[in-house]
Amino acid sequence: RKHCTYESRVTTTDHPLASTLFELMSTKKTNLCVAADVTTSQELLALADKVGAHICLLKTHVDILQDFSQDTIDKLKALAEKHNFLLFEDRKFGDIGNTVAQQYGGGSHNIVEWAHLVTAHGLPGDGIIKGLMSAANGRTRGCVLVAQMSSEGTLTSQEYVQGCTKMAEKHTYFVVGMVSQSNVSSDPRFILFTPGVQLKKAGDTLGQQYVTPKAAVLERGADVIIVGRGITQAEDPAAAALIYKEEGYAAYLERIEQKL
Ligand code: UP6
Repeated sequence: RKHCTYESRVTTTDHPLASTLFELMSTKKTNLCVAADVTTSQELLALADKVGAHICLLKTHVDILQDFSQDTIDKLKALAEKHNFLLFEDRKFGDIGNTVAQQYGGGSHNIVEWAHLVTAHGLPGDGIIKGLMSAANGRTRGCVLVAQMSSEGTLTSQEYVQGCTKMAEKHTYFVVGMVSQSNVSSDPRFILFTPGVQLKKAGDTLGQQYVTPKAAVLERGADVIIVGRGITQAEDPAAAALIYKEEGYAAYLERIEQKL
């Protein structure tokens, strides 16, 4: 996986959304996902428009929005079309299949209707994947399993990580990859998404720990780097996104050049 180009991986995955993502990553020359952790729809849409040209994915936490509405989603979808990126709701589902099916397929956010990808914990066992799939009901949707976390004191043991990877391998038609902090799989079908990326800070006061885009890609095996405050709190988010995009992609180019 580490040394495969994104372009070559378009055809080696079992998932249409993974193919779409690899394709747009190689066309737009970006492995950057912006974590849009803002509290109003206006900020979310303004940010998406500013950074859209530089990203492959926009990661949301829509439950942070004070004014979430269908209008927000309609506009977000239009921006995703305009700039050619996918929508990634970081819901981190963590319940039994029957419950997540309801949380994903309805409720106040109707996530299945608009998010191409969602995150889920492997903790409950693979009923969570079956539950999400039942709510997806044939739509082209995918899930990313949270195998490891960036935060201090995270409880994910080696055994837990292996359990998540096995679960992903069993459900490659729905699971596109893992949220990780290391090379949790060498299978090129899986996309590894790595949060906790910043150029200026080492962490925050609430347990977040950062590495640089280069370290994420070259040392931790990230295929996609997830950057939140490094971009959202920059004076010029578009300029910051461009820097992270260039750093992340340069590290990827360096990685595929490396011989085994
Ligand atoms: N995130 C992490 N670490 C994880 C999993 N997810 O930070 O292990 C998410 C957070 C946040 C983003 O929910 O949306 O990635 C990181 O934001 P930051 O760059 O502002 O710290």
